[in-house]
This record gives sequence, structure tokens and C-alpha cells, in this order.
Amino acid sequence: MARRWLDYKTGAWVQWCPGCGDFGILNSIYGALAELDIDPTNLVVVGGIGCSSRSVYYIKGNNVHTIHGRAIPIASGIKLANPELTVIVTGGDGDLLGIGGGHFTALGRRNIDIAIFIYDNAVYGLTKGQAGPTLPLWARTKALAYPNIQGSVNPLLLAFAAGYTFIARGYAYHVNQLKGLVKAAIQHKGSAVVDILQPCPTYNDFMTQEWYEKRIYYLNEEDPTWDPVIRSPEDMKVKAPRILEKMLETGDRIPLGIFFQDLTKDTMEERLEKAMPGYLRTPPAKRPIDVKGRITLHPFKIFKDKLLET
Ligand SMILES: Cc1ncc(C[n+]2csc(CCOP(=O)(O)OP(=O)(O)O)c2C)c(N)n1
Ligand SMILES: [Mg+2]
Repeated sequence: MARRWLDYKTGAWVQWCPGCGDFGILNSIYGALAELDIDPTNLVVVGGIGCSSRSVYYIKGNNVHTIHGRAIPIASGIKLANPELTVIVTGGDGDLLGIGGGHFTALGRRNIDIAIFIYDNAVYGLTKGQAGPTLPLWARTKALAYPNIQGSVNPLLLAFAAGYTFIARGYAYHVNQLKGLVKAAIQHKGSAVVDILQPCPTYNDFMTQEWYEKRIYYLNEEDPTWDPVIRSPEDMKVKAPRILEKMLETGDRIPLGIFFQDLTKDTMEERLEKAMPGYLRTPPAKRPIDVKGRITLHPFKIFKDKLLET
């Protein structure tokens, strides 16, 4: 029998405030996993630190709650050790774009097949509402003594510059539409990011549900011919200006949907297979361990020999 949403729900008590956007995101992830029929035994959800990163306790899988900002490198190691796993990262704007910003960039360059879900409430929710990396300049939320004196980062442009091959933006209270984006991100082969706008009813009294719902619209509803898929270098030349224009659109109108999907780049797993043939058949997790506890056929030795050959 096909899997259902409830098959991914653990028994853990969900420690989020009433009305938190995290609930919508979590439900979208449950729905996407069920519709993709992903076996929880093959699923790894990695989280950093923050309210949002606690999602790892609420989704059935072989999950890891890591340290602040370090979910991406740990997820990368897991995926490269066993590329057959479905690996996703759940974390906040602070975790993934602030303290973990360097790792966020590195993943784009690597194009490892991992999906990143940014629970973007523009504040550090868990630590009581300090300004997050996406809080607009001069915005003043109730936890701030003064307006925000720092500018905000645009996660979509950052992802584009870093080399992510799937970039989307969703809204936490539109669970069905968000489920579609989460599914597409998981199905995409390569590094995928979905920036998910979410009200924080406790600490962000500026970017509220009303504030968002006055501004958001869907790219493919406004323009039924919207096509973010890049299949060739020529496509990139033709489509990039419009994609960047839409990524830059902020203020009174906030577009949602898939902005960019690049099908032209190898994933890190494919690059490794080229550098050390056999990697995908016997990745590190599938190699026998010798009596001294070492992995036989040490990957770096094969890699080095192969590189020296070329
Ligand atoms: C090294 C380190 N620095 C700071 C903290 C304190 N801290 C915990 S969560 C957090 C930010 C959380 O914000 P975000 O990632 O946006 O998640 P949210 O709670 O908003 O979902 C901070 C600064 C920490 N735990 N570890
Ligand atoms: Mg946050």
C-alpha cells in the first residue's frame, strides 16, 4: 500500500509556538515524502540548531541533529558515503545563511544531490528573536531595541551565484503549493534549495501573515509561459536575465515558485564516478572493512592514481 503523510510522523512532541510557519513546512515535507513514496529507512534528515532544525525529531528517518550551521557538511558526508540515500537538510535562515553561510556556498559549488529547506522567518527564533540574515534593513521587530542596521541577504541570488542547480521560493501557510516545491527539490538531481517564507508569530511582528499575503504571487500564475529549466548553455544566455530579474523582485511583490533548474551540470557523485570508476557501485558505505577497521579499496588512493593518470 502506498505511504501516507502519517507514516512519516514520529511520536515526538512538537515544540513550536501555536501558529508557527514551521508546522506548514513540516506538513508539506510529510506530504512530499508520501507522494514520492520514500522509504523512511532510506531517508536522512539533517538539521542544525534552531526551532526549525528540530524538524529532525518529527520526521521518520535516520536523522541527525548536528551543531549550529553545520548541517550541510554533515549531510554532504552522508550522501557521498552512500549516494542511494535521500538526504535533506532542514534549518533556519540564521543556521543556513548566517553561521552556516560558508557551507551553504560550498554546497552549490559541489552540486551534491541534497535538498535544502530554509525555514526563513528572518529572525533567530530559538534565541528569542534577534535579527536574522534575511530581515530587511531598518525593519524593527518587537525583540529589537532599535531598527535593523544591517542589510539583508537574498538567498536566491546567493544560491544562484554559488552554483545551486535548483532554486525555488515557497510560503509556509500554502501547504499544497509548498508540497509541490518540496517534491520537485527532492526529485531534482543536484543541490536544490527552497527558501520558505514563514511568519514567526512570536518574534517577527513585522513580516506577518497579512504582510506576506498582500505581497506574494506565483510565477507560473502571473506568466503561464514561465519556464525556469536550463537545458543548454544557450538556454542559460536566453533565460538568465529574466530569472535574475524575478529573483531581484522584492518589496511590494514577492514571487514564489521555481526560479531556476539547471539540467546541464554533473552532480558531485557523477564527478566522483568519473574520477574513480566504480564509486557509485561501491561507495564508501558499501565497502568491506578489513580486520583493522579500515575501508578496503581506500577511495583517496584510487582517486589519486586516477588523477595522476590523466
Ligand atoms: C555556535 C553557536 N552560536 C550560537 C548559538 C545560539 N543559537 C542557537 S539557535 C540560533 C539561531 C537560530 O535561528 P535560525 O537558524 O533562523 O532558526 P529559527 O530558530 O529561527 O528556526 C542561535 C544563534 C549556538 N547554539 N551555537
Ligand atoms: Mg530563523
